[in-house]
Amino acid sequence: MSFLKATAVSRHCSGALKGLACPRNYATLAEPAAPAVKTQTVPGPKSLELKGKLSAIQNAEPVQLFADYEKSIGNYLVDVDGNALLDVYTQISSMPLGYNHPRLLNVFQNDKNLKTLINRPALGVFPGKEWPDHLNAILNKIAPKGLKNLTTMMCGSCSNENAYKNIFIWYRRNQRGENVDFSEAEKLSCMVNQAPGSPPLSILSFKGAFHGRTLGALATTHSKYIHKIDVPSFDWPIASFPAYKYPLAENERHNKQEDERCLAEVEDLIVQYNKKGIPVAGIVVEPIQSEGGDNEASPEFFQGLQKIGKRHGAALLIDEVQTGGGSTGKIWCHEHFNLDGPPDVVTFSKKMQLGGYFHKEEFQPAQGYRVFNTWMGDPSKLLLLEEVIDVINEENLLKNVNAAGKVLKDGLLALEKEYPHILNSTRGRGTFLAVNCASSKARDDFVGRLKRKGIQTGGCGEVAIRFRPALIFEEKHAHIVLDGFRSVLKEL
Ligand code: PSZ
Repeated sequence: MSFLKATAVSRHCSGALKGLACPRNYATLAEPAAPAVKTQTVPGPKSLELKGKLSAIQNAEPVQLFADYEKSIGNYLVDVDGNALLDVYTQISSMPLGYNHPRLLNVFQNDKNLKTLINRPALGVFPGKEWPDHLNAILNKIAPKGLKNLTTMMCGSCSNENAYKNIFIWYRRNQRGENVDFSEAEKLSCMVNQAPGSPPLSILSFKGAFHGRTLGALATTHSKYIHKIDVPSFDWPIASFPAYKYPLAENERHNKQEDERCLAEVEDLIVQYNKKGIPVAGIVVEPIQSEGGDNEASPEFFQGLQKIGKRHGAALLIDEVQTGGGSTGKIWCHEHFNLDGPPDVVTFSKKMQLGGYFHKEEFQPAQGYRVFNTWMGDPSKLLLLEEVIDVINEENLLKNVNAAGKVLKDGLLALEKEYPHILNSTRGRGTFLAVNCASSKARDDFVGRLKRKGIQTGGCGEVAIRFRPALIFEEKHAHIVLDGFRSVLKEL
């Protein structure tokens, strides 16, 4: 596989021909023209053998196949059996530029960046000399408008987990008063998990939400029991999330009532929990509930939520771990919502290469060492992120996402009209799309059939098939996906 050739094209495009009609996604030049499934079943025999080997060491039940990451390229995931799958799931929505993008391969070809990769610092105490400049570059390029502070972390769960801590610290400082020191009683009681040092505060979340699996984040996750069972949790309020009917244009009244019903529930719960001595310090919400089934809500719903938060002194945390990074057609999905000022905190991970959150200045603790761990992120991942952002801009990938997403969405809408007993409720933004099947069983069967045709999708919620391609997924790939759908629909 010649990356040299691909890289040469990339320089050409992002240099002299920038913005002109040249192959937008040079990484796709080396891609197979179409998916190719060589084995009778996916996973094939080599994947199954490796699964046996892994199972002797750990529970490998969720493993779908073993990939060959040397051979995977662009939008195609190549497995150990030589199957080339068009990947519209991309490692649970976490590959911004597909596999082996030449610009990312290039990042560690120079000595300076290689040294950043191997000398991984404890960022909270010994950051490298470039660190403030790197953070500033990220803030300048992609911070949600109005948020000037940035904390890096490792993953989505620990981003939410630590963001919740920032919110509790902010809430208590507001109660205690600026510059008031901790009392002796607080210092002693927190050591044994008792009030007043460990106060009974809460984060309001939504039914169907997913915010991660660490203990605090898990208390706000409600998409599947298997994530939660046997693990102690908090008594924190959980509100209904709007359940829309589709098509949206034909169900405006119902959907508006859904918004109102859910917002009223949020406010009731906040009042109730404040009264019962577990005040709501923050609200956490996904712009599109992803694991829970790609449940979307209107800009008006999010505007209403922000108002309620402000009214009750609860911070608004928008969890962009899955929606962030461009696949909704904007870098941050909440940019679609026309909010009255920025949310208080925005968490990210996945496509951003490392976890973290942007936040308002007032959410920064006055004392050091309160939100902290050994690594607090990884400078080498930030190098990748900077490169990803440059490629998104140079290659106009958000425009690509909107164009490819439109082809895919229109195609799905046409298919659901033709096969309403099999598919319904096509929804989403950009390429961040989903369609429902008639039942869980029918969905799982559909996803399996697509895979045997070389198309890797994923399920979410009870009945949805979700699309999470990389930002280099083009219109031609959308047509391949739609052809796969049509072919499965003919089989059924
Ligand atoms: O099964 C799992 O643990 C999965 S499957 C998909 C995810 C996790 N998504 C992660 C995620 C997310 O989608 C949102 C909206 N918020 C937080 C998280 C947690 O991120 P990680 O997995 O990096 O801890």
